[in-house]
Amino acid sequence: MRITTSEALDLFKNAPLEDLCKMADAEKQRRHGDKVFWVNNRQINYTNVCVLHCKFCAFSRIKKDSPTAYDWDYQTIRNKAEEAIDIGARELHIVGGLHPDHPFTYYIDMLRDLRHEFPKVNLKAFTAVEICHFAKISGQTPEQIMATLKDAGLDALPGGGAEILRQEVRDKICPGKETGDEWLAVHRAAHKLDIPTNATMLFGHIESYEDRIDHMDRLRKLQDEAPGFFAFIPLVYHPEHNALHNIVPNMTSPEDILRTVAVSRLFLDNFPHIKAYWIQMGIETAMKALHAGASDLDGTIIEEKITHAAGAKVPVGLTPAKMQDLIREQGLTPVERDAKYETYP
Ligand code: V47
Ligand code: SF4
Repeated sequence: MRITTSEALDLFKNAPLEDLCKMADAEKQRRHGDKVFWVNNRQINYTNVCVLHCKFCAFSRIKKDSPTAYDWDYQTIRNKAEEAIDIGARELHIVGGLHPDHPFTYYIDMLRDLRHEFPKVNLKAFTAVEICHFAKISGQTPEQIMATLKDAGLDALPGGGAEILRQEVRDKICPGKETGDEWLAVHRAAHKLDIPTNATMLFGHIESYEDRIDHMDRLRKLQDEAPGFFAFIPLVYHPEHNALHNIVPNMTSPEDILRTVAVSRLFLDNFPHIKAYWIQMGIETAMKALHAGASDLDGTIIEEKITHAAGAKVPVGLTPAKMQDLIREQGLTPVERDAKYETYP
């Protein structure tokens, strides 16, 4: 039977960690046995110039002439894609800042170019925040934007930009960003267009357990109404070089990360996967998360800028062999997948 929001809250606050992880692991085992899914992928963060200034973000630059601002051209993006595809990448995870100058056609052509050069690779591109930005600059609806991008080669939407959906928290950590309802509306529309998506939750900053459960509840309701989420990804707030540092100077504990993974596995009963995003959890905690409800380790990544700008200490990438070894060392079975969860022997 489905657990309620108050039961989930009680688990968060009161369940002994070991019992909670065991319960969530049993649920993960029931769904996936000892399988852990991973993807040979590359992240491409095409620009760090952004019109927004989310307080937790250490990646973005407001001024495009800042010495650390960048904005890659198509050739650079293509070269990065090629490097990854040459070593077997099945997914390109493409997200960036909201650049003030590029018209919507810039993004359509970016995908068209990649699709033309690399017909087989999955293009998991643009968060709901970027989709809302493209809608704003082009005068189109998010539905029209996504239909056009799908036609240009888009396979799936990543789950970024959700942060904490409750508006009171959003107003404090990312004022001016699309609302929680707008984020949900983009994902609802994507699912209706048969574009699968993921959902994230940025936690470990100023939010309460109630905010986290409210966030998961909204995701669970949307997945009931318009299914299309593959994975839920708890994102661990990193505190360096951002405007929230003075208020939240430390990262949350491994115990809090594991509790969040476990509660999400138990509460989000209509989500196929919970992802242990090793870049943010750190490898040690990500390995523990594989025994606390997580069934996916995300990917090889190769290049990561958003979390590393905010102080991540893990490497920026892992080889496919290393990813599989890590999973096997946990007594689990690695299963290679692509962005659409097609699996490969
Ligand atoms: O949207 C920004 C977050 C997200 C910080 O869909 C931060 O498969 C922690 O969404 N500390 C991008 N997080 C990452 C993301 C993602 C990652 C892996 C897989 C998928 C997927 C999606 O990172 C942003 C924002 O929410 N972020 N700054 C920070 N200081
Ligand atoms: Fe821009 Fe995304 Fe950073 Fe917010 S999190 S400032 S939208 S790049």
